[in-house]
Amino acid sequence: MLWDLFCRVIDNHGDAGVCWRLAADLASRGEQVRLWIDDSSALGWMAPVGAAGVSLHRWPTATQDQFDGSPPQVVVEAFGCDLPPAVIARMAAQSRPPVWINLEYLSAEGYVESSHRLRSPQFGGAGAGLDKWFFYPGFTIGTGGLLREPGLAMHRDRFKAPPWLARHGWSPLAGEQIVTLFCYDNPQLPRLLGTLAASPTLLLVCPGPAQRALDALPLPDHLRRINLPWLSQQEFDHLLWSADLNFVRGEDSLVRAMWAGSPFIWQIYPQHDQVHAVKLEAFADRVGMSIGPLAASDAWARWRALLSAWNGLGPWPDADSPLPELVEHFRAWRAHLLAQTDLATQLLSFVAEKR
Ligand code: TRH
Repeated sequence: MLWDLFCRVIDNHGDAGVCWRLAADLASRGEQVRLWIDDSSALGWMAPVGAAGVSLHRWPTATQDQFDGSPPQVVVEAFGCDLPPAVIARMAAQSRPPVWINLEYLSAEGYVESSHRLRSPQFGGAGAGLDKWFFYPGFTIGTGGLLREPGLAMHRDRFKAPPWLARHGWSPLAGEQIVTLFCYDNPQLPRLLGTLAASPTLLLVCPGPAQRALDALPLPDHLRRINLPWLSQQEFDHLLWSADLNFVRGEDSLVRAMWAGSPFIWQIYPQHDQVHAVKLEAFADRVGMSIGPLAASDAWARWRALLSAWNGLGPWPDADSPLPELVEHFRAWRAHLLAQTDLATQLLSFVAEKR
């Protein structure tokens, strides 16, 4: 099928990151995808070699000549990005209109299951008479699942971290643990450095706020830092697979840290009205519910305390990093998620059903 996937970059890199991953995933399964994006600059480093079956297009303007070519069978509006009226009018004019899907943000909150697959009939405007469908990614079988391209688990299992790290010049010294850091501005950073320095640590720091903040902070003993360049999405995966602990943020790097199967701490995208606190709690509860008796361990309680503290939602814990005891917990969480159907597979069945 031909898919038109629309993406507006609001801020940061998650909008483009999620859309690119979805486009490439669908294309790897034989679909044709046109990705319409208002700012494709980040794709230069995320996806430098592109992907067979995915073509990139500038966001269509109101009077659109650009929006010619074959009519799509599926239109995905990522994160409620508001399609231009010309695009909607064209959908309405198709003798068999495309399946129109609004792909939502990822959340573990309860409303996701009840809102997933809901129909939104369009009563007015250029799309009057069309249906738009809500599609929610998520962590339970009642949701649209998570992006997980075919072969991911196999690639992850076969990956050998030491040669990959050596090739980049990022090998740890004997006895060092590897911690990656991808975060927003975070006033807790000095405290984190103190916690990490309890054991010898190589901190691999992603571009952005983390590097800027660390430039101005003294590094405690036992901590070594290397600033990384922007990596392609594939190399970013390799980075996460190479580490003992990953600090991730937003949406897409969180999912990739979960597939890495190593302990991680998530910095949630902060919102002014504090709704992110509820969202973070729902996520931590969901993981806890899925890992059975492991959630009753002291290490798990310390992980939750560190997660809250890193997000500025709780006091900084005095205890040591719970890292060494958490590997089993995150393997169990990944196993739980691997048993669910991935997002692209679910989208394909949904479209087949609606067509
Ligand atoms: O950049 P983000 O903070 O994006 C956020 C979230 O999506 C958030 O939910 C949304 O509301 C906001 O944007 C607008 O974090 P995220 O989602 O992890 O996206 C980063 C992308 O960048 C992801 O696809 C991974 C990719 N990446 C690389 O490919 N190479 C790199 O070196 C790094 C650090 C990231």
